[in-house]
Amino acid sequence: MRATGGFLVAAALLALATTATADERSAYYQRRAETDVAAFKALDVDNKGFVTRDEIRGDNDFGPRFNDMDINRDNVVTQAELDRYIRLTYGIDEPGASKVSAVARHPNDQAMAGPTAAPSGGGAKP
Ligand SMILES: [Ca+2]
Repeated sequence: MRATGGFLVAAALLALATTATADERSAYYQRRAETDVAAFKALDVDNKGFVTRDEIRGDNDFGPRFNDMDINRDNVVTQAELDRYIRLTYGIDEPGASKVSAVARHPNDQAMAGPTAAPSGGGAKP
């Protein structure tokens, strides 16, 4: 009887802990997504709606993940690429949707919606 009660208490605590962990992870991902969106805006110093490799130089948070975001390897991270990264990394479709939707889309974002296999020629690669 006592052991059963202990088991039930342990199971209840485990359920609570699991729920709390899921909530904490969800909140953490939301914060990370918002931080990435804020960093994107801050790093886009010329306010063109995209971040270049030159702009992330010296940034120790966004910088190391630039290659993960720049999926078409044109040395530019567009809003669409950031959105994709956030969706795949944090499972968040629209981080701070109202803020993000106000951002003007880069012309390359439309190009990305088209054929993705189009070769860029690789002329910009160092
Ligand atoms: Ca790109």
